[in-house]
Amino acid sequence: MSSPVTAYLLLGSNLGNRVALLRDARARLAATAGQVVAASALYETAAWGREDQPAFLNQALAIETLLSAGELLARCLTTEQQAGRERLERWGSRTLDVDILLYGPAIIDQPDLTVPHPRLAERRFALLPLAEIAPQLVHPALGLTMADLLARCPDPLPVRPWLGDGVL
Ligand code: GSY
Repeated sequence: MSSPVTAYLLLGSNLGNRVALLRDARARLAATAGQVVAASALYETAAWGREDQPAFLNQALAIETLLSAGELLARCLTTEQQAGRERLERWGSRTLDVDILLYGPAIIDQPDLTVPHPRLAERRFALLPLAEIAPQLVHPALGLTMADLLARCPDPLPVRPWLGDGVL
């Protein structure tokens, strides 16, 4: 049997009940993809790519998985579909996005999957939650830690800890 790989995922939502969508996604991934061994705080983040849309909630997860990268991608896509995700437009609003940021030290370049995520170093909304749970993790292609990449990240869009919506 193969040994477990630690994969890092980024959850994102900017449509519907974002907190519940992220919570349900964590539970589904824990049931279908592997043990969630670390989870960042939730962050409210300005939309990147197309800025005329509602803010996202983002969260990074570390998952210990026995799945191959392709199998993990399939579980991520199923989790998105179960959250009612529709792929209407690139960079449009979505109930749930589950991106594979890293799959152990692997570098994968396939038509349907590029790992490390090709825009990780450009996106504060991904780097900040990831650096919270794995600051010393080294990017396998760039050779810098997540803390270093965050310090060098040019993305000006705000990323703030989510403090809730004030509803008790
Ligand atoms: O690629 C992930 C989906 N996404 C996000 C996101 O998760 N957070 C923020 N802040 N902007 C985004 N733009 C896209 S596309």
